[in-house]
Amino acid sequence: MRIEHIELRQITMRLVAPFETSFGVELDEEHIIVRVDGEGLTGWGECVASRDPFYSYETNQTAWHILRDYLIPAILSQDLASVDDASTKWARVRGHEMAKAGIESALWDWFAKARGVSLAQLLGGTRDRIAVGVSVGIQASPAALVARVENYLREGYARVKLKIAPGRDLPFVAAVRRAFPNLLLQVDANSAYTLADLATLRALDDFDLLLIEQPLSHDDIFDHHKLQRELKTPICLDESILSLADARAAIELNSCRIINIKPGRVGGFTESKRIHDFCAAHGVPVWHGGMLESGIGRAGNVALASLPNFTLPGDISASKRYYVEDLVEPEFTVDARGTMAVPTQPGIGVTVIAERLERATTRREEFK
Ligand code: NPQ
Ligand code: MG
Repeated sequence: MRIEHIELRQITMRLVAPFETSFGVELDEEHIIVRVDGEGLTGWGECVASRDPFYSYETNQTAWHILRDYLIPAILSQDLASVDDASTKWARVRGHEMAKAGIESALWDWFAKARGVSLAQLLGGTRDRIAVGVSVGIQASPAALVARVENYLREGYARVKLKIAPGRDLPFVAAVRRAFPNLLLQVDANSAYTLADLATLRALDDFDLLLIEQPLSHDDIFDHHKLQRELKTPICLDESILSLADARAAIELNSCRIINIKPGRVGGFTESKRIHDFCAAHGVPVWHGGMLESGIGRAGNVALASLPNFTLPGDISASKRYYVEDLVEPEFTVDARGTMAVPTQPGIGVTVIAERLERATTRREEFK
């Protein structure tokens, strides 16, 4: 099978509300949508790099460069029997996991459609609904945060994650815990602390949190090992895990007890599955992270999160939590029990709304 045509589009999507993390405030999200065509079938993927190199070193500009100059030429008009066939052809490109995941996800959709199966089926999913949570940005005050959380709970979310940063942590978490004693609650620091903040991090141990996500440096595994020894709450790594090798090191060093899987961060669904399987074999639960994907990327996330070791609710929220208008139909919704349906149609199982994609597009390039 051959891909005869590929299209890249950079899109800008306005968020329903600003999203503040330890990196700063985000008003709209810019991603790259990858479309592959061949054999009369279309595959869609999303690259989750951002405008700025804050969460990861990748940006839309670096991803566009790597896609245009390396990944697309490696596979265009080549004979491909599987996704692995394609990724083997770009294996010598180091890093740039988000660029790789962008095109790899489009190929997974394309192969799933060619086989007439849903992406969830092709990936080995075992659930028809997944448990989902919501990631709540830093708010102006603890009271504002409690109000925000209350709104999300009314929408059905099964778990809440609070973004924290130095100086905007303990009183915020304490207020939410006091207001909702039984809530499944976790926090994400996005690498904003060091071991010098041990007293604060120890204090987080008193809030009965499911996990503390990425407290220390984005590229650290060793200090997280030292920190995990001091805490009863499980550490969950996000930014530090770019591959199966990183996951293995973190688990063997007891640097974390839970892993957040984002296909964009680890180079795609294939590496995500490897990490999922390794964690399952070692009794380490995983959950699916989020990168404010449009419905295109979100559909892939939902499919991956239907695998059996995704036992904790994911950062996979309803379309309307992030965007006024999603790029796909049907949009993603959350029910009163905090679950989301896994699409069953072939491939990603949702339809891209062409005019919305066109309106969101700020840059476009075709390859034949
Ligand atoms: C996380 N996601 O788990 C990421 C963080 C993230 C849903 O919490 C621009 C700037 C886009 C910062 C997307 C959630 C971002 C961003 C995701 C941070 O760490
Ligand atoms: Mg995170």
